[in-house]
Amino acid sequence: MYKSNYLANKLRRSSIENDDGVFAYLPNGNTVTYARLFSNAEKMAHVLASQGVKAGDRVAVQAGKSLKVIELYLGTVLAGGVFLPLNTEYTASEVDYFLSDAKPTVFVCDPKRLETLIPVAQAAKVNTVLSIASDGESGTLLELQNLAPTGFQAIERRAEDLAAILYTSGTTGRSKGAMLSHGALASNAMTLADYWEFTASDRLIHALPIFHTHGLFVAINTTLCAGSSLYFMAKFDCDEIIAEMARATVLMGVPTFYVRLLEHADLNLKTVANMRAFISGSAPMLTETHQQWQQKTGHTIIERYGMTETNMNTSNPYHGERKPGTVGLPLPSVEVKITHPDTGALLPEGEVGQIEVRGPNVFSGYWQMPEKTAEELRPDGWFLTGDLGVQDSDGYVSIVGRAKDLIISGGYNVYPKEIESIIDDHPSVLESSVIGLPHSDFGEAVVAVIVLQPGKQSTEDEIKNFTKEVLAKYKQPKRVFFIDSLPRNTMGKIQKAKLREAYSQTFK
Ligand code: MCA
Ligand code: AMP
Repeated sequence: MYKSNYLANKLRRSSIENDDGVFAYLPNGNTVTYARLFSNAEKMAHVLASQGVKAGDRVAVQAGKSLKVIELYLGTVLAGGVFLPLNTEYTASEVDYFLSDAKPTVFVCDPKRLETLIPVAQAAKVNTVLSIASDGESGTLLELQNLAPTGFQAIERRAEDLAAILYTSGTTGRSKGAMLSHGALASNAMTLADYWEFTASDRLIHALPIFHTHGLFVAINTTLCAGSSLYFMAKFDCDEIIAEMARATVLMGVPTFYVRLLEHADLNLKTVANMRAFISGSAPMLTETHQQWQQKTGHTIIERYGMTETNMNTSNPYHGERKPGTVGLPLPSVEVKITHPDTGALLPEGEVGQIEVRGPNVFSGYWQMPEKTAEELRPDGWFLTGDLGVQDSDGYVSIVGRAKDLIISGGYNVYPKEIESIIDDHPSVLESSVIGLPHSDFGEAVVAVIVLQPGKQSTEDEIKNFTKEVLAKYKQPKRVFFIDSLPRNTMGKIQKAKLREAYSQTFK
């Protein structure tokens, strides 16, 4: 089945013999079988092909979470296209950048945003704009899908051909499109399905967004690879997850999920009796959260580590010791080494350095950014993660910091430079520094520290409103502070550590 299409073939292999098996359980009690999922994906592929999508063409989507978006993802792969999901929070100016940079053949958005986004798409020379409503029930793409035939002949794609581009912000402030090949996605999904022992009997609680690596590739590709099922939630909700645990077997989430679930009165040994694994990643989990989870549920959370550019690199084992505070061992076929951040020299065991990774999971480079690619991806395949870590004598990796200036808020990455450049455009602002401060719910929260132009005035609300128009909500500062001057070292570099220290009690 789909033999000529590398990724589609791997994603369909397990379910083809079990076509009536359930892919998704929906909160309204309905189910969607594998046969239905893939016949709908084939219809999507027909629509895309009829709209001119050819091998290597991008299909961008900014639409609410629904199974229709998964059908669109699979349809894009079948049609030989390159899937480009966008955070539903992105503002029109953020979307403008992605469309202008990636030049998709088709852009799909929510019908409610057509009026705003059609001009944006037109300016970026995207000819076809279609829609899917967030309930997955209406929209112009779905009207076309209903009329399309099934039985699409999958377009030939090899392991090295692109299947997706996911944008990840950069330290310079400009987002970079990580190009992910059929081979990279397929290899990671198969590795994870195997490592975490997914089978057709599993039911994964899916409460993550599906525009990022975690919710789309780690959760969905792994499920597809194993022919398992999903309980497909529109969004994260503690009550719903607790109730579903009676029927489900696995939960995947960011640390905020676990922090919030721990506050739920009904989380106990009985509620989790049917569950076999709790997996966490995207952001560091506090040892305290690990311990509380163990006490309340008897389960040790499996913490793993990945990136948009690499999918998953390491994981605590399914069998064997899971060490809280570590992100576990390199996954099968993934190599990890710790090197000196300045020289790239290999460091002895136990020393902190930059984590480098190599393997079939690693991306193919940044979309149309050969220089950026060369800076981070060595010719021999090693990728410089920008994370600082250490490996113990058993090979377990711990992430101890970041060489890159990055804030992770509730599992979403925020690069301070992007926020600083926007705040600096405010007429009253001389300069700004954006930092991440400890936050009990989101792990870290975005905070701006601002120096005003001489004689100018502003307020916290004014700055917040100014960022609202251009930045997705999770990037907007939760607090704004004004200061006479920013602390600098002798080289003139802003000492963010000093700022973090000065404001460390903000959310306590
Ligand atoms: C919501 N808000 C946030 C965040 N989420 N602010 C900062 N950071 C966030 N992550 C805002 C809301 O807009 C709202 O603002 C206020 O905070 C409270 O929102 P709340 O209703 O509590 O939030 P929620 O809707 O329940 O969302 C929280 C969430 C969500 C469920 C944790 O952020 C989430 O799904 N995060 C997962 C992100 C993810 O999938 N990351 C994986 C990236 P106001 O009150 O002003 O309206 S992939 C990755 O990192 C790699 C590859 C990896 O290793 O996985
Ligand atoms: P992104 O590129 O948005 O997918 O984010 C990747 C970054 O998230 C990594 O470079 C790490 O800094 C961070 N990350 C992912 N998983 C973990 C984890 N388990 N612990 C600490 N940081 C993590």
